[in-house]
Amino acid sequence: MTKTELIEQIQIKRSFLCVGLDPDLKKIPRFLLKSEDPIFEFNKAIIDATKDYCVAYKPNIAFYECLGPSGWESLKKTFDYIPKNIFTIADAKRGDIGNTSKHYAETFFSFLNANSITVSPYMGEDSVKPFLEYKRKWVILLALTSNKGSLDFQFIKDSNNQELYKSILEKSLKWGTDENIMYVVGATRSENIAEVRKLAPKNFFLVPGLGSQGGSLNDIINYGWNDECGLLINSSRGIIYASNKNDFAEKAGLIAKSIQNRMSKILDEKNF
Ligand code: OMP
Repeated sequence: MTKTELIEQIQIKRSFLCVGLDPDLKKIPRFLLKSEDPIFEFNKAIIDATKDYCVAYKPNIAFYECLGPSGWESLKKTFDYIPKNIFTIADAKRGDIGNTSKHYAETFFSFLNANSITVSPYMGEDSVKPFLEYKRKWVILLALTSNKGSLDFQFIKDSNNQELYKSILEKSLKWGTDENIMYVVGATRSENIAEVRKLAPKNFFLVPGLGSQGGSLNDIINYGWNDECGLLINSSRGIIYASNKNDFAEKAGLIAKSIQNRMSKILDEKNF
């Protein structure tokens, strides 16, 4: 999917919501455990209930890989089931020496046919390049993460008094364009989103941390909005576990709808 196509979907659906598909056998409704593929049945119901309110889905690979071969089967079925007008993010946080990254890229872009993958920038340019060689596909580089541990390294200052996350941004912006690189910027670091926006004025940001981790929609907009919207805001647990009873999909749909409602008002206010 191209940037123009993604923006078109945001304008049509009046939403920039990304629904995180992080299914956990211990949390999904018990009645689903009787089905042949509980993870896929859960995702299918969540997708059916939320697809009109979001422009992206982000399955986090950890929740599938931990189940072995059957988890990969559920993951593949989930990617195949997501409507083609919805942007897909394989949240895999990969990145390795070039020859290995090439194989990661093949897995996520060819086998799963994901539109994008989250990548760790730690190993540098040659670890990211193989992902950027695919047309109409995206790399979503970790810039500033939402967790407490982000303070361990991401804010370390170099000899020019610049934080590591800023150096990562400055350097990696040259590896691709705003048509194939997005950045992960955690919702919990709202005041720093503005810093990232200054350095990357045109790139889309994937912003996780809304809902369960306490991020605020208004803050994200205030600090991260650009004139193309430039934001995909993710919520996983806050939507998919709105209920663990028979009405789980309906409740997930209601939460997604209420976030979409707020986003639609913001898009109207911004004349977007
Ligand atoms: P919830 O907290 O349940 O909404 O889930 C957040 C999702 O975003 C999980 O899949 C996380 O692994 C992911 N995530 C973060 O929470 N923080 C980050 O800094 C980066 C990610 C990510 O790359 O998506």
